[in-house]
Formats: sequence, structure tokens, C-alpha cells
Amino acid sequence: MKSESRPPSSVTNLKIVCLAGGVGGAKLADGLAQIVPPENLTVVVNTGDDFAHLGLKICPDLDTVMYTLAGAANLETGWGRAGESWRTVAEVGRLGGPDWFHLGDLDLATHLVRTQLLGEGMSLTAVTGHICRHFNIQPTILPMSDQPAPTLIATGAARLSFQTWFVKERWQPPVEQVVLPDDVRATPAVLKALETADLLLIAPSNPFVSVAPILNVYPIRAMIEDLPQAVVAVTPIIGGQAVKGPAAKMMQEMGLPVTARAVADYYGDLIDGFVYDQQDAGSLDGLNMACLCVDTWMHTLADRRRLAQEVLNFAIYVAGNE
Ligand code: FO1
Repeated sequence: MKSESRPPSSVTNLKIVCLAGGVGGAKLADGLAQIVPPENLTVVVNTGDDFAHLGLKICPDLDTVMYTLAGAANLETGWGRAGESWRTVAEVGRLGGPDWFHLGDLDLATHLVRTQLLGEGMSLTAVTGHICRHFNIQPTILPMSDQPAPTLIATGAARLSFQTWFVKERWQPPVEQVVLPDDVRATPAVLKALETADLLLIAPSNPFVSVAPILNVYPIRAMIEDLPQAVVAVTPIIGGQAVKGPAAKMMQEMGLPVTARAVADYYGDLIDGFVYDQQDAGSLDGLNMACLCVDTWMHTLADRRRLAQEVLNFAIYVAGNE
């Protein structure tokens, strides 16, 4: 349970930590980056999707957040770089190599430099800081752990690596279980960010394969449960649909109702407040936590900023009323 909650300091020097993965997470993080002073914003990113491919260390969610905050993301897909070319991966395919995972030429540079620096002994946290500096990204972007923390998808008799399931199999194999590693530890930087946070936001990311892997990293879930700061989550489900990706299909396969309410229930007493979409107005009545019903669609950059401001104002309200 929470100890007495600290009233948040004035808005401008509130320390915000946002847990994020995937495209939805990157969009809210981008909105926050437009309104929170960079020294007060830390984004803790899922690395359960990471994998080795063509001898390179690929970190899709870190890259999606970095490219999005740098204004360099491909706006159609949400992942990878804008203005991308595909000459290298096409030639890899012509040479009989794996071309199912579409690595653009600019994106490849990130994987090459990351793999080289990791090989020289730098931590993933330090490598991410290096890349952020070269993109002039001001807020702090942290991998949830410096250890490998691969998410596996149990489907039928198989356990698929995440990218095999998500990309190669186009997330069609039904998910029986999301299998998370049991020996992954948070970095000191993540622990410090959580300890000093005034507000903790859970982005509209996939709860099962983007947020749960972060909470699974020791001791993040326990810290969030025990620390005094207000925790607010944003729904990734609008009108019974996922904004993007497999969340809705996974909820059906795991026997959950595909509703914002089911996401709020999934987070349970880990959170103090829940933000859901006006399309679902009324569907959270009776929920025993503070709720904010707004337009949670982020179609434009202005939408990201607007939602981030509404979520932040709501989190301050929740913190003041805990
Ligand atoms: N997603 C796809 O659906 N197809 C791809 O070919 C693909 C390539 C890719 C390359 C780099 C990168 O950072 C992300 C990429 N993604 C691709 C998205 C990625 O699989 C997902 O963003 C995350 O793993 C889940 O959010």
C-alpha cells in the first residue's frame, strides 16, 4: 500500500517518469517532451522486444521512442526512420539472408553503432544515452534493464521469440501466454528515476507485451506499489479496438473483455488513475479509482501535446487527492 503521498511540487519542476513501449508509448512520451522540462522527464522503455538479427542488437521500442522524440520517426508505421531507403535489406534478401524484418538503411546505422559500442563493453543505458545525444534528444530515455530480457510468446506447443511472432508471423498465432524472464534487474538509473519521481505515467502501450515486461523487471513493480507518487495509466483500447497492434486480439485470446475497463482492471491497484476515451464514456462507472474521459486519439503532433497535458493535469489532481 502507499505511504502518505507527497503533494506534488509546482508543475514546472514536477519529475515525471513514463513507462512506454511501442508506437503508442512513443507518442505520449513525445507529447510529454513538448511540455515537461527535459531534465524532469524520464522515459523507461521496454526491451522485451529486443533481439539479435544479422549479428546486430535490435532494440525496437528504444528506437521507436528515440526516433519519435527526435522527430525522425516514420509517421506511417510509427517505427523505423522517416525518409528511409531499403537497399541493404533488399540485397540481404537477394543474397539469401533474412529480409522478413525490414531494416532500413538509416535504421541500420543505429543497430551498427549500438552493436559496436555494446561490443566495446558499454551498457545499453550508456549506448542509449550516446545515441540520444547524437539525435539531440534532451529528455532521459532509459532501457528498463541492461540485461537481455526477451519476451516469449507461448502459442500451441511453440514458444516464439517476440519478433518472430510479431513480425514474421504477423502476430496471428493465438497467444496462450506471454512468457517473461524471471531474473532481470532494473538499472540504477531506472531505480533513481522511480525513487525521485513525483508522478508516474503508464503510456497507452500494450499492457501485456510492452508494460508488463517493464513491471516484471525486479524490483520495479514493488517500487511502484510502495512509492508515494501517483500512478496514472492511459488506455490503449478505444471503442473495443486497439489503436495499433495486437492488444485487442491478445485480450480476446486470453479471455479478457476487449474494453478500457478490462485494462484498468488489469492494472488494478497498481494505478491511482485511469485515462480513457470519450468513445467509451460511461463504461468505467463504478470503477473505484479516479478516471479521466477525454479524446485519447493521437493523430497529430498537436494531439500528442494535448493528451500529454490532460494526462499530466489529471495526474496532478490524482496526486493532490490521494
Ligand atoms: N514491425 C513490422 O511489423 N514489420 C517490420 O518489418 C518491422 C521492422 C522493424 C525494424 C526496426 C524497428 O525498430 C521496428 C520494426 N518493426 C517492424 C516494429 C517492431 O517489431 C515493433 O515496433 C515492436 O517490436 C513492438 O512494438
